Amino acid sequence: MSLTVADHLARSLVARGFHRCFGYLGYHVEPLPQALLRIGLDVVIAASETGAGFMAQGWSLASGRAGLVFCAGGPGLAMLIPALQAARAEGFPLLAIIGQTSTTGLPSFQDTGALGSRDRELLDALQIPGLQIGSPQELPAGLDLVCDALAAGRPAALTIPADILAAPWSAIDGQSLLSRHAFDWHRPLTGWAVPADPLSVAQQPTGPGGYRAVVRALLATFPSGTLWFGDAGQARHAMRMEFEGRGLPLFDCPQSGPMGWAIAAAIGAAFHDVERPVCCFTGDGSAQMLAVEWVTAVQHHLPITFVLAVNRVLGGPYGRLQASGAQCLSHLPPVDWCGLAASMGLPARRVEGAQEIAAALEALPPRGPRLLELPLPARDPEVVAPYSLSPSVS
Ligand SMILES: Cc1ncc(C[n+]2csc(CCOP(=O)(O)OP(=O)(O)O)c2C)c(N)n1
Repeated sequence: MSLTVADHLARSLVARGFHRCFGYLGYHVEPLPQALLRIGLDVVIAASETGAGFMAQGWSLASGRAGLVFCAGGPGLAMLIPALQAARAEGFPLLAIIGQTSTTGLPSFQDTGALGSRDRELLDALQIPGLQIGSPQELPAGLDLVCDALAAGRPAALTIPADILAAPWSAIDGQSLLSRHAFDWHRPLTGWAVPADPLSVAQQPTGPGGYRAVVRALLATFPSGTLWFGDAGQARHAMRMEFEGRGLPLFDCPQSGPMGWAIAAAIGAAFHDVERPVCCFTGDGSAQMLAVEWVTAVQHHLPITFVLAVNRVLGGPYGRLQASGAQCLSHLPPVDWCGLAASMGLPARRVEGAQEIAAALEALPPRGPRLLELPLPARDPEVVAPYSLSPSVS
């Protein structure tokens, strides 16, 4: 079989140090994942482009290497935007390769109208550097450009038409694509060790029924070396408070905090080292957004414990809307989370409080994936959002 431009792009990505990629399928990008598989790169198909992008970030955080995600343009890129926005806000090195409508304009399916999807303009508006590839000869320069952005801790994107990806590779250009040496992406395992704060309220004693008691119980139960992920809302805030001064890395998105990020990022991180336990603490609002990715953890037998705080509200809005009488807007519908987990093959257990966590984990399969669900307060007075402690926020 003769090699295609996608094959040479895949080889070049491996030569530049990419090990694993996450993505979602769609006509315009499909030559690429086929080529990535042919060259032996690990390809993970998530449940959505958003999940794939967050997984690539989690993998990047755990491995210290740049993340790689692919998808089709138009609706595919639209679903990837949450990950690109988080990568830009947090400084995650994430390379997105986005398949485009063929240079012939055909088929026009999924190209969103007469003017096309205009994906590059969208990426420019998001301040994601990169190049719209118009011919195979532009690929080496495009790769140099995006790799420089990644090395500076920024996300970057290449948009490539489907017919260019699928075109035969001309031998004349074969070397130029591979020529640049691999980047040394590797940085030590990071995460954000939460510094000790002399004004902190975190050291005050806590009651048994809140989010912080849950975090304490988890810290007491999981071995050292566990990778910790905290999702938007009180779960993340409680983790920040309890991790303060412990020197343990906590993976979260302190700038942008997209709901559901931790679920998919924990999955991505688990791919890096399948022997290392991963624990992800999430609220039920965040789970409504991305719990569907639990199925990816099941599919790949990943060692993740998902801990789900069910308070049946969006905690922040619930607190803020109280005075206006619009609190009902923040209410969440009842969900049989253990039933949902069971439908995906995810072993699950519901406990009533932090004191039952250790025993419940004993009763679940030891390695994961597994789910622990527990009820928590709508607004926990012991949990203070980090930005609420900042003097610049009134
Ligand atoms: C995608 C997205 N939409 C909205 C927000 C704003 N937001 C931050 S936390 C939050 C509520 C999260 O609810 P839940 O996961 O149930 O946790 P809880 O606040 O109840 O602890 C909202 C709406 C966000 N961070 N991300």
